Amino acid sequence: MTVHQTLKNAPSLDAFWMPFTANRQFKAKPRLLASAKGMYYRTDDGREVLDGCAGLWCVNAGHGRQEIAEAVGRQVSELDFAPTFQMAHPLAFRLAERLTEIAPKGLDRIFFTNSGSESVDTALKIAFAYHRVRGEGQRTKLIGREKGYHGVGFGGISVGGLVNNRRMFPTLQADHLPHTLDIARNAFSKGTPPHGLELADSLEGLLNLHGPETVAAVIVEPVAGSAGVIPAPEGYLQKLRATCDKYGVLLIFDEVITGFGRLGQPFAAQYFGVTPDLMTTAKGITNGNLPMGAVFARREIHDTFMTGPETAIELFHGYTYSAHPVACAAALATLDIYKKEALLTRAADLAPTYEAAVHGMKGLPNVIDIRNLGLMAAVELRPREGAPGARGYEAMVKAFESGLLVRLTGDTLAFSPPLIVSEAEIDRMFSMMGDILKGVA
Ligand code: PXG
Repeated sequence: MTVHQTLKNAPSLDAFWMPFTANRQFKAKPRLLASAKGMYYRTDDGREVLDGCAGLWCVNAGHGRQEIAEAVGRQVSELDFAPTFQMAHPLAFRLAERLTEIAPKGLDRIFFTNSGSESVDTALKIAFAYHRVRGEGQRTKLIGREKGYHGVGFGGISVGGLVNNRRMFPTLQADHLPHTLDIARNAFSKGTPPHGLELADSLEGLLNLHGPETVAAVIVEPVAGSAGVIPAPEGYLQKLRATCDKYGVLLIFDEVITGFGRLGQPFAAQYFGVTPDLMTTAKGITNGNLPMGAVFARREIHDTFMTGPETAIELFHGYTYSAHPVACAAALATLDIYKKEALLTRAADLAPTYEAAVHGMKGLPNVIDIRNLGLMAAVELRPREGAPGARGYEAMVKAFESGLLVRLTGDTLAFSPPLIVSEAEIDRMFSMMGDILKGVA
């Protein structure tokens, strides 16, 4: 009997087919979150859990923000839904305009989606269509990167580079840059790793292999998130930018995780000083409170579509819920909080404390690497002989049981707290984690 099953009126766990979860393992011993406020979740049995990963890298302003709750409530009463196909509502335009105020310079045309996966597929479709409109319809190939995660749409898994996400499914024509995780040379380096710039040279090789005139776009996460926090090496993104420019290939940054302040600038593009042609976002846009995503496009890309007859639909793409009014209201309230509390740059102030705290776990049992940038960090554990993932899973479960929520991929623990985190909470997170690791054989 689990705690959950002893609760009165507890629903059966059978019907919900859980995403990216070992369903049977979970349902045998569920972990249920019942409420949340600020930096903390509360479990169904009343325990407080420090949120070490902003939900799923999305609750950047912390939980239970009254301003967002009120904006959402008001919006449902005032205008619950309005179509944005050949019709619209004012909040859609207001939000797009507000987003351009924090966007990397030049990326000031916004296409709304409802998730990171939809943002990625939208950006890839814009890239294909852009080339086609310009008379380069032969650009039908894509380049992603090993270990990349770009959501679960068919476009996203095609450019993605995580083996398990691809192997069951047919994909589009895509090739992959080598990943930049190099524990042998970069272990325990702080911030952007010193080695790996030469890996960006493989882009030229891949383009030549396929014929550069056949490639539509290159997509990378500036810091790979799901694969376990792998920051781009020093100078790497600049090099990708230069190569894309040389061959007329679009560069897409997937900022679903790095967007909205995670690195101490509104977007990683600004942090690294490299401007992509398209940028995909989601998660933090509404503080994770409602599903929403947005693709930021360079104005010239947008304008290229605005050349045919004025009565013609320029891009045959969009979702029923593109710029959903309630999501727009949530996003506007979120942007107000980010501005008022200067949260989009707060990670820059906290980064040194965060870096020191996470690297304080160096030397603990089985810790083979620690990586960090902004308010992202990962601790990589040596896999158990013949049981990859088991040590990480045990550490994650023990953390949860002792009151700390962390993310796990394989044997890598990832940390990305809400941007409201205090220095004391940062210390608490990593001292708790350190104590747990001492007890995981
Ligand atoms: N791109 C990136 C870079 C992401 O991190 C997506 C696209 C897809 O977003 P949606 O909203 O469709 O899930 C993501 C999502 C984790 C984890 O901790 C990461 C994500 C989602 C779930 C878990 O590894 N990122």
